[in-house]
Amino acid sequence: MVVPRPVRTDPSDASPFVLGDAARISVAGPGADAVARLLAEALAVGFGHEPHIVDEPPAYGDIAIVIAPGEGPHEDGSDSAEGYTLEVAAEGVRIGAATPAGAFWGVQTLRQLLPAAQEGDLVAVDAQRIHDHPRYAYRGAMLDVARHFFTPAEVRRFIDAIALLKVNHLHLHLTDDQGWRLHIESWPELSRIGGSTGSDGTRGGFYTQQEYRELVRYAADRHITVVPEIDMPGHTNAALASYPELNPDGIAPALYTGSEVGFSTLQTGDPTTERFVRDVIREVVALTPGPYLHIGGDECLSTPEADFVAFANHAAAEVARNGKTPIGWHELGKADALPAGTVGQYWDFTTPRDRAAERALTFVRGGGALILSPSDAAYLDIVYEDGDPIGQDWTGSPTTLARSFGWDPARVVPGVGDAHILGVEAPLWTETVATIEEVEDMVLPRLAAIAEIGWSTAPADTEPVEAARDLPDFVERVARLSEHWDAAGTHYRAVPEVPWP
Ligand code: TNX
Repeated sequence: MVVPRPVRTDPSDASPFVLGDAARISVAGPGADAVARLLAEALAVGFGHEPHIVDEPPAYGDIAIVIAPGEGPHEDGSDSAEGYTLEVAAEGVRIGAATPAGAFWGVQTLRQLLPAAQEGDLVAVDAQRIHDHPRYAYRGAMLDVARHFFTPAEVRRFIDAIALLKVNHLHLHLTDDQGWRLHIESWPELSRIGGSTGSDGTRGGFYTQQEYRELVRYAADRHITVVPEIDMPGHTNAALASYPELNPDGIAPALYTGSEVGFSTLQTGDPTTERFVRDVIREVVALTPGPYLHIGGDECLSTPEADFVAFANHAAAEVARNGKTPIGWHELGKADALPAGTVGQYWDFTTPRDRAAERALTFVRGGGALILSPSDAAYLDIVYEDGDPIGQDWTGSPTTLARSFGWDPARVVPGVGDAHILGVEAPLWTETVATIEEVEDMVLPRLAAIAEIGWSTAPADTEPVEAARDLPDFVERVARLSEHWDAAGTHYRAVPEVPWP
């Protein structure tokens, strides 16, 4: 009963594992200790105390974490960097992986298998063996901290929630018309002025570089890579309001707190703008241990097409020159000289409209890959049902849990299969989402569907595509997962498809 569904679970007739008061976590191999500490912290929540971590072979009833080459799921020929095996028996639990990331995902599976117990309850897990590894290397969630700002503590809470689902990339949408949320030393007014408001005139805020580094570190400890986005050349009113010299007439526009899109643009080709782009990219790269920097490029309705193309080529090249792989929303595929390997994030529908598929193919032809975020299935801000007080409805119909679960990444852009798909991402835009509780209410359970699509084995080629997925089995597992959300105080939406406990 795990989400995402493991690749293979073999039940066993042997006696169950019982987590006793004296259970310890036995560690072996580089990185096992750090993974064990996170497990101990998680166990303390329902269990009352943190088990001891010991650097010695397991005794009866212990949980062992073993990291060594050759551990993890190999029997199907795969050697996934994130795979693990999990064996449960009366003698103990054993998590084996070749990497700390694999062991960490194994720990998430174990957490879900353990009943969300109250202190003093008997905690037992049925004997079984799990072999597991992800379908895609990139499983992402995006948090838009530009429209509404979320504090570092709130972002950490978000990280905790996505880690349980084996989501391994956190895309932070750091800048938009309504706010600039990362302090840039060489352009300090961006955060001071541009960070001072948010959607609906909310208070705003920004991360100091130290706070941001700590967030990146907190995520990395949980095997989550932060993907920072500086959205350009559109979605830039907060920057334009902070620096008059970024504007053609030298006059800064007012700060913006509404929800329109497409009205702002950097002055492409201008030397001051070029210096701005260079400086911002340099500083963000310096804060980014991960391989990616997202440069946006969506909805540039106020940038003349030729200027957009030149700007996109230039900004992506600047990212590559700084040693990172650029990512752009699929419109960036209008560009004609992107660095080889530039990644495209597709956000049109599960059935592409207009020229979205063509734009997405630019990245594949350029030796890059796609992240799929079809807005009619994977967007976390689209309402679950008509009349929802929070969320948007521009995709034309609400996104039910069945809708989020009933698609496949390899069946969206014609001609693009798994070989050219980096993974999936579910973005949360926050024009209408103001608090971390509201964030969780929108994100869960929909993110569970996207996480499963990103991790679990590809379904059969059945037509129509939604028939390929076992919705009754999925919602049953989501129901079980909700006990863990309840225990952690995580909010979620009680959607009708799920047989909640
Ligand atoms: C479109 S999709 C946007 C965002 C909005 C979102 C609202 C995309 C790349 N851009 O600016 O917040 O719709 O759902």
